[in-house]
Formats: sequence, C-alpha cells, structure tokens
Amino acid sequence: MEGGWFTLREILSQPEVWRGIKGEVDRIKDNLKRLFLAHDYQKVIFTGCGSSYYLATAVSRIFSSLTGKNSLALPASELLLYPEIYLQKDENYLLVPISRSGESTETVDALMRTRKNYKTEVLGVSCYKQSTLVEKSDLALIVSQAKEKSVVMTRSFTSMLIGLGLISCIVAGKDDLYREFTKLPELAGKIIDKYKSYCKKIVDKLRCEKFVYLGSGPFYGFACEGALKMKEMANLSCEVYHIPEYIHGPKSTADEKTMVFLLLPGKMNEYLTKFLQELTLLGCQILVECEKIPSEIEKNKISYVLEMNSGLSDYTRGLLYMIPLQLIAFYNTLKRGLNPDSPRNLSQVVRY
Ligand code: F1P
Repeated sequence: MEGGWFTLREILSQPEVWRGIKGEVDRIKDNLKRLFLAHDYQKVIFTGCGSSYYLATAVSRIFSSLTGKNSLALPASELLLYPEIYLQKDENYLLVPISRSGESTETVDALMRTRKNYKTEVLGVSCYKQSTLVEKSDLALIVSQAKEKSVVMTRSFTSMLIGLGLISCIVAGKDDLYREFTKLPELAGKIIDKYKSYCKKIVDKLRCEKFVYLGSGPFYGFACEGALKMKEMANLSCEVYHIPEYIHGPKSTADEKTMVFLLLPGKMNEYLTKFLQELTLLGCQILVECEKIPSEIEKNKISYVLEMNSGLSDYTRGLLYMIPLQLIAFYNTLKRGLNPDSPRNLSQVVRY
C-alpha cells in the first residue's frame, strides 16, 4: 500500500510546491540585492547538517559557477570544531545556514559563533519562519510550503535548493538560467508521470545489497542526497563518490549485487567515456540518469536508463535527477517492510 505514506505524497507534491518558490524569492529580492551590495565578501559559505549539508554542497557549485564568486560548502560541525581552518579575522563572509527546521543545534551554533567571532552577514534558509535560525539571520528565505511530516527531507531539500538557485541567478544577473529554474515544476510533473511506475518496477526486480551513487560538479551533492535517502529510509549502507573516483580503489567491491547510480552531465568527455567503459566491465547493475543517452554508452550494458529530455543545463537538471532517486529509495523501503515516514533511529530535528 503506497498511497498512505506522507513520504510519497511529499515526493509527488514537488511540482506544486516548487511553483511557489519564486514568489518567496521575489519577496526578499530587494533586500537580497542590498545584502550582496553591502559588502565585498571574500567568501560565501553554505552550511547545514545531513540533507541540508548536501543541499549546501550542490548549491555552492551552482552559485560559484554562475556568479564567479568564491564559495564553500561545509558541514555546520566543521565551523564549530575547526573555524580557523576556513575563516580569517580580516575577511568578510556571507554565511548561508540552511535548515529545514531552523533548529538543528550545530547549524544554529555555527551561525551564532561565526557571526560573533568573524565579520559575517547571514542569509538564512528554512521552512520555519518561527525558528531560531530565521530569528538570528540578517535576511531569510522561508519556504514554509515545503515542510514535511516525514522525518526524511525530500521536497524541503529540493525547494530550498531551488530558492538558492534562483538567488544565485539574481546575484549573477543570469536571466536565462533564472527562467530555467522556473521551468522545473512543469518538467518535474513530466518526470513523475514518465518514471514513477518505472522506479517501482526497478525496485521490484532489485536484488542488490550494495548501492553506489556517483556524481561530479553540481551533481555531487545530489548523489550524496540520493544515497542518504536509501540509508535513512531503507536502512542500507551506501557509498558516494565523484564519478571517476570510483575506479581508484572503491570499484574493487563491485559485483552483481552492486547497483551503481550514475548522474551524468549533459555532455560527455574522454574521462567519462573511459569511466563508463571500465564501469560496464565490473558486472554490477548500472542505472544512468542523463539528459539524453550519450552515443558513447553501449545501451545493452546499462541496466536502466532514465532520460530527462528536459532542455535544461547542468545547473538545474539535478533537481529532476533527484525525483527518481527519492522514489527508488521509497519503494525499496516498502519492499524491505520498513516505514519510510519515521525511519529507525531518526528524528526530524537533531537538537542537543
Ligand atoms: C537536518 C537533518 C536531516 C536529516 C534528519 C535530521 O535537519 O539532519 O538532514 O535527514 O531529518 O535532520 P535541518 O537542520 O535541515 O532541520
């Protein structure tokens, strides 16, 4: 019985929820421009915990590519344990703490200590307006419509990411990419229509026990998040690597019980072609997410191909890649007789 789960409803609601994000960004647009004009930041630091850190990882690559500004993604705990590695007293920082709840202890403490000890402005991102993180921020993007009842983050992850993607386009003055982000809701609806039952069929046939998620550049954060969904909901160990890194050792564990999820960029190159040739020799199951299946791929050696045919660039297509990864983790959870809405050992907020 799949319909009764909050997690599935939250995954399937993403097109509708994404439609409302532009309005939330427009609401803070003027203050946003002032914030970015207020200082010449030496670095923009995106931070968070768990899914929110992986979101920070994805958006940092997108932000730096679009704006040409120096940015970094860090787990909030790094700013608490080793601030001196990343921060200098004489530099100006824009800190972007990301937290669905706005209450994760490490993220809130990282905000407070960084602002106290370094020259820092704060752009907070959360689903909860009445939260400590929003209260302590100079400016906040709030996407309350993306809240989940489930413990695991799905639509909150993608919605806060889209919000920060739109902000990156505004700061960079990239109107064409801004328009790409606004196309995502309609494209997501098409991906759900096209691949929802296919994802269930993939899981029905699945006999794998090891899961590897591979993504580079803007897709690495999405690969991390896809793996976290399988870990959190289906209670399965997963590995994540930048694509070619997998052949530098980790491939030694690959076998017929291994499923590799490969998040491909829109264009192939000699490194990725060489990598794919090696990957198909390992005897593992391979699922490829791509814009269009590249001619370099021998289709008969790939177990599953999910083409997006979106017309999107690498800066936005990761949001579409996320949906099948969420669905496969969800269906595999049900197949293993587990509860996707409240996984073992987890809570919605980690406070201590
Ligand atoms: C982040 C987080 C999630 C994790 C779990 C517990 O919370 O660590 O990434 O999946 O739900 O909370 P937040 O800081 O984004 O509220």
